[in-house]
Order: sequence, then C-alpha cells, then structure tokens
Amino acid sequence: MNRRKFIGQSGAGLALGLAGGLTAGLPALAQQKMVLKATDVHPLGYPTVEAVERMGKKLETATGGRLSIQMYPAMQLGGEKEMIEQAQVGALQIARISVGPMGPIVDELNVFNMPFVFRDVPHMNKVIDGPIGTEMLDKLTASPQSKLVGLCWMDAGARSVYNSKKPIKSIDDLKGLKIRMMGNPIFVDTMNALGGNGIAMGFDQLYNALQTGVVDGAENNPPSYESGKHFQVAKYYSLTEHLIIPEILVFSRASWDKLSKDDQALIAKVSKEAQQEQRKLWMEREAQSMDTVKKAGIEVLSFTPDQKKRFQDAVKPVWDKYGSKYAALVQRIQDVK
Ligand code: GTR
Repeated sequence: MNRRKFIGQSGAGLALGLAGGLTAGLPALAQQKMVLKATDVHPLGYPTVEAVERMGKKLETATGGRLSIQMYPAMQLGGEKEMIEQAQVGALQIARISVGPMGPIVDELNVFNMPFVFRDVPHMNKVIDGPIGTEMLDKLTASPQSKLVGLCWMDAGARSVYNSKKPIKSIDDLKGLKIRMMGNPIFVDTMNALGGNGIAMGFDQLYNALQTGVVDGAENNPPSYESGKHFQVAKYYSLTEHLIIPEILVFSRASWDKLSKDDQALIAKVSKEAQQEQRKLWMEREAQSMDTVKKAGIEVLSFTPDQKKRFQDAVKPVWDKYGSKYAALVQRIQDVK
C-alpha cells in the first residue's frame, strides 16, 4: 500500500506530463506522479514540520504537481525508531529525526551526540553548514547499514533538564532523579555521570511516563518541552544545555534509487534551502516557547559559568569511554570558530 502511495497514480502523472508539453518518449519514471510520504514526531506548525511542508510546496511548483509531500506529523507513524525502520524499507520516504537515535546506526554521527561537544548553538550551526556537516551527511548516505540518504540538517537548539520534583539549582540537585533520555547509550551514561538516573525511552512514551511518575523528568529544547506539553507535568526547567544535537532529514534509500537523477537533484536543492529556512523558524519558535512556558508559571533557571563548568567536568567519564575514537573529528569541530 505504501509503495502504491509513493509511485502510484502514474496514469495521472503521464496525463499531466503530456498536458505539460512533454513527449511520450521520456523515461516513464520522469513522468510518474509521486507523493512522498514524510513524517515527524512533532505536530503541525513545529519548525521542522513546517520546513518540510514548505519543501513539498516547492516540489509541487517546480514539477507542476508531479512531486509532492504528504506529511504525517505528531507521531502518526510511531516514534523515531519506527520512523527510521519504515524509511529503511521504503514504507515512507522522508523522516525528520534527531541525530540521537541515528548514532547507534552510523557510529561516526555519534560525535554530535557527545555532551558539550559544541560551545554553543551558533557553533553547532556553523559546523553543520560547513565541510564537516557535508561529510557527515555523506557518511550516513554511504553507510550500507543506514539504508538512508542524508538530505540536510536542522536546528534543535540545546537540550536542558526538566522535572516534576524540584528546581535543579546546581548539579547536586540531579542526584537520584529518574531522567528519560533518548535511546542511545551515550545519553544514559551522560545522565548517570551528571548524577541522575538515565532511563532510555521513546519520545512517544514520555508524556505518560512523566504524568504517571515512571520518570521524574527528561531533557529537551524549549520547543519540544512546550509543544509536547511536558511543561504541564514537569514544571522545573533548568538550562543545563548539556547536549546540542542537530536534527537530520533522511530519505529512504530504497525510494531514492527509484527517482530520476533530476528529481534527486531537485530534492537535494530544496533540502539545502530547508536547512536555512528551518533555522529562522526555529529561532522564532524557541523564543515563543520560552514565553509560553514562563507565562504558564514554569520556573526557568540558568547557571553561572562556574556552575556550568561543574556539569562539563562531570561528563569526563563519558568522554573517556567514547571520545577517543572521535578525537580527530572533535579537534576539527573545536577548530571551527
Ligand atoms: C526532540 C527532537 C525529536 C526527538 C525528541 C526526543 O527535540 O526534535 O526528534 O528526538 O527530542 O527527545 O526523543
């Protein structure tokens, strides 16, 4: 059924192609109408969702409606693990996911999942816009086990801890709190090194887990904290900014290989544009989300540089365990000024 959605309606596409003045001599593929199925864990209006929908409009305009994107937002197709699996088999074409769950699939990507690897969000954006960003997308595409094509990066700001128990005023306050982390051992180790008790869990299960007290808290950027309504059940938010993880837009390799070279180039082009467009949307949404949660009475705490340094020092065991294999790349990341 999914396959039918992707390359179905070729009759309509052919009619469209002919109406558009194309000759019947063109390869059949170039004339097929394709609805690319895209998904995201976030709801409509979220910066990543909006950016992909805008990509779809551009594709429609550029191809006279032959290529389009159908968005399935808000975890309609499951959590990120399921999204990746469906993209890998070609059951959907475009998935917007965090680099977090991609690390276990393509190990090199894990360098972006290391705590405090970026100085700040502008540093991360400079890295993904530059040669390292391109290399990492190419590595994802070239990796046989990924079964995905890396299209572009998106901004997800910095992740900070929130919980339902007490304000985190210093690293000591994290002690013993059960904090949900994304499914990647680096994150669980990071939370444990910070003194909390890291628990891996899908984003799709998190609201309930917070509400029922299965976990005391989690960590995320302001837009996810706000749009996931987590602030309603975990009202203490402290700007630890321990992880700055870019998001990634991937395309199913199985589906990609069925596209014409021209369509591949067009999708690559609108994806690159989406990388910049999403960033603007992101910055606006981040400010709005902060505003929303503060107006709802959330206590947002920040740290002095000295207090922040305690968090950075505490994750040394994580760097000792995973960091050495990425040493050369980390150096190049640090050299990006
Ligand atoms: C969000 C991110 C999602 C997902 C989620 C999580 O910031 O946009 O892709 O990774 O975090 O915590 O699982």
